Amino acid sequence: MATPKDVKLFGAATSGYCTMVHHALQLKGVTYDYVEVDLKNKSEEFLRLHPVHKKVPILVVDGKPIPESLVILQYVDETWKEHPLLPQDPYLRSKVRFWADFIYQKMMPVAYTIRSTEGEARNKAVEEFLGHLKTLEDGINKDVHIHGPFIHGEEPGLLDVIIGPRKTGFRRLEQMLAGVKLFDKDLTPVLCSYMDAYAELAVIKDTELMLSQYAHA
Ligand SMILES: N[C@@H](CCC(=O)N[C@@H](CS)C(=O)NCC(=O)O)C(=O)O
Repeated sequence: MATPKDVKLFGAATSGYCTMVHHALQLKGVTYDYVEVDLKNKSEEFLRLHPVHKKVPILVVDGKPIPESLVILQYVDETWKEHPLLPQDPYLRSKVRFWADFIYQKMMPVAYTIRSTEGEARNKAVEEFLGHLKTLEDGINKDVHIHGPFIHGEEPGLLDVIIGPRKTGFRRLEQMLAGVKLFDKDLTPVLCSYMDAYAELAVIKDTELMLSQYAHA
């Protein structure tokens, strides 16, 4: 397959789903253009690219649109071979995909419930989320982590790209939840140490810089 020539990311500066795609592209050293989408007033061009869910991120490679962040991350890994995000071993790959799916299916909806509810419903969602965090910490330590500062070891991989950037989001949620800690070194010491290692990567600052011109970011 020829190396793609024209790569465009349609995203929103406030979207954590888009952040992961920025990071994956930058870790791979891919040069891409960025198009900020106004989610309150979606353009015809954007709606033509993704008529099904009408959501960012969408990666457009040589004119071909690819929607859904997790699908995009895997497409990026299969297309640009440098800095692999998934392990070579098929069994280990299955484990990484399992925990990525756990985050998307189990954790992201609960994080949304925390943000969008109050009172008892929110307290219940926080309890559930903390339980999932512990399950995730135990699971990735047993199934994936070998040695090194990142979940994938010496270099950040798919799970790092998904979990690493959450530190900022956790801090924001904590401000809404007076007194509750989500980034908690007592509850999930190893997850916190992965996120701390990820926070040192240049992709964090480079993405922030790229998005800083969008005032609402
Ligand atoms: N499952 C999707 C979720 C993407 C998503 O929820 N994107 C939000 C921004 S964070 C969006 O585009 N919302 C616009 C809308 O729902 O109209 C993915 O992983 O890409």
